[in-house]
Amino acid sequence: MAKKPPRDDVGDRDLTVRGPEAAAAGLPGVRHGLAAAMSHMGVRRTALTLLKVNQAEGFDCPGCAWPEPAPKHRATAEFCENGAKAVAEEATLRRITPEFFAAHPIAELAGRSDYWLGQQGRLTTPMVKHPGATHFRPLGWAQAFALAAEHLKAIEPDQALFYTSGRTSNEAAFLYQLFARAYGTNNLPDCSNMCHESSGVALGATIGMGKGSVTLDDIHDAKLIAVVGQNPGTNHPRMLAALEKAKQRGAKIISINPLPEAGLMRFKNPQKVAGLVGSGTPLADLHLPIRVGGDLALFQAIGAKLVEWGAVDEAFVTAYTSGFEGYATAVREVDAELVARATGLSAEEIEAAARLFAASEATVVCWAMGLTQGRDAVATIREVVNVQLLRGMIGKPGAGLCPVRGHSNVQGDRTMGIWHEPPTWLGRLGERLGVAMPTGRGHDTVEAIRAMRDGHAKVFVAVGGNFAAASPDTDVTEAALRRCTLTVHVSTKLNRSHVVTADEQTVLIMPTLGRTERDTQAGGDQFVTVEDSMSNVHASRGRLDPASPLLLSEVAIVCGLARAVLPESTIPWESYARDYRAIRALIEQTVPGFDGFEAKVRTPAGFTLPHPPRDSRSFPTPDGRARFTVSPLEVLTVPPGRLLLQTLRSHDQYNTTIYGLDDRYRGVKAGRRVVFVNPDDLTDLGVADGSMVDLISEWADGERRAPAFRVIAYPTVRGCAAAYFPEANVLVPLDSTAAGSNTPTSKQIIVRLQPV
Ligand SMILES: Nc1nc2c(c(=O)[nH]1)N[C@H]1C(S)=C(S)[C@@H](COP(=O)(O)OP(=O)(O)OC[C@H]3O[C@@H](n4cnc5c(=O)[nH]c(N)nc54)[C@H](O)[C@@H]3O)O[C@H]1N2
Ligand SMILES: Nc1nc2c(c(=O)[nH]1)N[C@H]1C(S)=C(S)[C@@H](COP(=O)(O)OP(=O)(O)OC[C@H]3O[C@@H](n4cnc5c(=O)[nH]c(N)nc54)[C@H](O)[C@@H]3O)O[C@H]1N2
Ligand SMILES: [Mo]
Repeated sequence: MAKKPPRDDVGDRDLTVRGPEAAAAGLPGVRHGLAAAMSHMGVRRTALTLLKVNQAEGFDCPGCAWPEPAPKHRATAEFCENGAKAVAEEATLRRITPEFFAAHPIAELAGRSDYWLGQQGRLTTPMVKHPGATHFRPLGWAQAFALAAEHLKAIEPDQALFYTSGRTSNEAAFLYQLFARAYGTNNLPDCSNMCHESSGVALGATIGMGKGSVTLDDIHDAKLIAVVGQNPGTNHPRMLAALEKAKQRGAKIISINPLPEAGLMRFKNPQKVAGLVGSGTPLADLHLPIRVGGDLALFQAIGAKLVEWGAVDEAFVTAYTSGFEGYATAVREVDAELVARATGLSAEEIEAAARLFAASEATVVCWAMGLTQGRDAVATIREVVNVQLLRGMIGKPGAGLCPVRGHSNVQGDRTMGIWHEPPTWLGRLGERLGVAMPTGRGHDTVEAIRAMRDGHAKVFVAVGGNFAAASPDTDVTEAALRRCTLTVHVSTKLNRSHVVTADEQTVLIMPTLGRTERDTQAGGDQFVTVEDSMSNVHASRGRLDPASPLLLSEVAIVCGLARAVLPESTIPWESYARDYRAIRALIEQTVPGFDGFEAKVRTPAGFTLPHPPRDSRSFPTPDGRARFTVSPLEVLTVPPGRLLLQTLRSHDQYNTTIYGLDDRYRGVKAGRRVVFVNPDDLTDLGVADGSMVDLISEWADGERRAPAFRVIAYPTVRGCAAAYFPEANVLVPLDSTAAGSNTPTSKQIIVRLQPV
C-alpha cells in the first residue's frame, strides 16, 4: 500500500548525526530506493514502473543525465537508488485536487517546506489565483490559455521571461523556444545558467564545442579518471558502475574534493551479488582534499609539472592547438606558495596527481558543480582543458573532457535552442516558417531576476523547475517574482514557486504529464526524445496512466499557449501537438546533426550527435585549433573568523525536490538545516559541535542570514564549510556570479557562524 502524505511539517525536531560512511550503494541503496518507491506507489506499481526505467522500450530515468550502456549490455534494472526515488516522486499515487487548494489558503502553503509541498502528490487540475484571492481555484484549459494570452498581449515581448528546467523533452523544448521567439523575445533563461553554463562557455571558447568529448566506452577504457567537484555516489550513482568497470580494467582514479564523498571512496555495485553483500571496490587511488575554489591553481600546477617534465604530446600540440608557448611560459611562473594557499594541498600531493597524469595514455576528467559554481569557474575549466590538451587527450579512445550534466535533458534543451542567445540556426528556422526572429541577446537567470526586481519584466512563464527555490538570493528572487503581473507554472508537482505570490498578481498552475506517463494525442500514442550527457539522443516512452485525465503534455500546453497568444500565427501549432513526428521533422530541418532523426530515434540505442573534436580532432574555433588559454591565479581570501561555504545536495533530494530528510552517506538523519565544519575550525572559532548557529554572509549591500543551523564536526578541508541547497541560497547575492558565465557562486560563500 502507498503511504499517505505527511500532514505536518516536522522540521529538524528529530535530527541525529552519526558521521560519514565509507562506501556507497550495496544492499542499503536498493532497500532505500525500493522503500521510497513503495511508499509512493505500492508494490505492484513499483515493480511495473521500475522495470521500464532506461530500457529501450521504456522511459528515460528523470534522475540524471548519465548515459545508459548499449541496449545489449543493459541490466534488467538499469537504475539506481536515487533514480528509483526520482521515479517514485513522479509516479506517486498521491494527488493534489481542487479540494486540497480549497482547504489550504496560499498564505498557509507559503509557510510550508519544499519537502511538505512536494510530498502532497501530483497536480491534477489547472488552477488560478486571481488578484485579491486567498486561494487557488480550478479553471479550464481554454480559460487558462486565454488568461495567459491576455497578459502576454498587453506587454512588449521583452517584458516576458520563459524559463525552462532540464527535464523538458527535446520536442517540448524546441516548440517552447519557437513560441517564445515567434512571440518576439530571446528571454529564455534556464536551469543551465545555474548549472553547467561555465562548462559550456569554457569548452566553447577552447575546443569550439560546449559539450563533453567522451562516450561511455571512453570511461570504461580510460587509464586515468579524475573526478573533480562531483559527488556521483548521490548525484550520478550509475556512473559508479562505469568507474568500477574502468577500475577493473586497470584504470586509476583521482578524486578531487573538499569532502571524502562515500561513493568515491568505496562502491558496492547493487547490480552484482558481490556488490550487494561484499565490502565493495575501493575506487579512488588518490584523494586530494582540496580547498574550495582551489582547482584553478591545482590544474595550473599540474600543467606546470607536465611542461617541466616534458610530458607533453608534442605531435598533438603542434597539429591541433594554438597558444602553447604563451601557456607554457605562464605556467613555468606559477608561484608554488600561491598554489599551496589556494589548494591547501602539499607539494607531494600535487606531484602525485601530476605523475598520474604524466603516466596515463588515456585520461578522462569528469566534473560537475564543484567546478562550475565558483567565481573563477570558467577559467578553472579552461585550466582542465589546458592539461588535457598538453597530453593530447581529446579525440582519442579512453580520453576526453566530461562535464557530467545534471537534469536528464538539460543538454538536449540547449541543443534545441533553450538559450538566452539566438542559436546559429535561428535565422534558418525563421525563414522556413516565414516568421521574423528576435536577434538581440535575451536574459539569463540572474538577469531575469534583475528585470523582474526592477519592474522591467512583467510575466514569468516556467516549463518545469522551481525558480524561487533554485535561484540565488532567495528573498530578492521571491520579491522579484511577486512584482510580475502574471506567473505561469507548467509543473508536475507543487513547489515553492507556485506559492510565492502577491495580492494583486495572477498565478496559473498548469499540470502536466511526466516521463513515466502515456502521452496520447489525436495522432495516437507519442514518444519524446532526450539527449544525455554524452550527446546520445534516444526515445522515451511513458507507460503509466496519467495522474489525472486533465493533464496535458508539455507539447500540448506550449501549443495551447502559442495559439492563444499568437492567433494570427501561420505556424501549424495544432499539427505539432497532434503528432510529434511533425516537430521532429522541423528539428531535422533546422538543427545540425539531426539528419534522419525520426528513423534514428526509433532504433533501440538511438544515435549520437556529431562532436567534431571527439570524432575527428577538428575544432570548430575561429582558427580551427583547440586553444590553450592563460588565466591569472587569484587566491580566494577569507577574512579571519570566516569560512568558505559551499552549498550542495543531500542524498535525499533532487535539487529543490526533497525526497526525505536523511543524508545517509554523510551520516545525517531526519534534518536538513546543518552546516559541516572541520573540527579544528570549530575549536578555533569557539563553536561547539552540535550547537546551533545562524549562517551570515557579508556583502557590500548588507548581510544575508540563514537562521538556525546545527553544527556538525565533519572531515571537510580546513577553512571550508558545507550546507544544503536550497536552504542556504538566501546567502548568495544575486550579483555574486562566475566571470564569463554569470552562474551564481553557490559553491563559494564567505560566512561567519553566529551562535544562537
Ligand atoms: N539524486 C540526485 N541526483 C542529481 C541531483 C540531485 O539533486 N539529486 N541533481 C542533478 C543536477 S541538476 C546536477 S547539476 C548534478 C549535480 O551533481 P554534483 O555536482 O555532484 O552535486 P553537488 O551536491 O552540488 O556536489 C558538488 C560536489 O563538489 C564538491 N565541491 C564543492 N566545492 C568544490 C571545489 O571548489 N572544488 C572541488 N574540487 N570540489 C568542490 C562538493 O564537496 C561535492 O562533492 O546532479 C544531478 N543529479
Ligand atoms: N545554492 C545552490 N543553488 C543551486 C544549485 C546549487 O548547487 N547550490 N544548483 C543549481 C542547479 S545545478 C540547478 S540544475 C538548478 C535547478 O533548478 P530547477 O531545475 O528550476 O529546479 P528543480 O528542483 O530541478 O525543479 C523541480 C520542479 O520541477 C517540476 N517538474 C519535475 N518534473 C517535471 C516534468 O517532467 N515537467 C515539468 N513541466 N515539470 C516538472 C516539479 O514541479 C518540481 O517541483 O538549481 C541551481 N541552484
Ligand atoms: Mo544542475
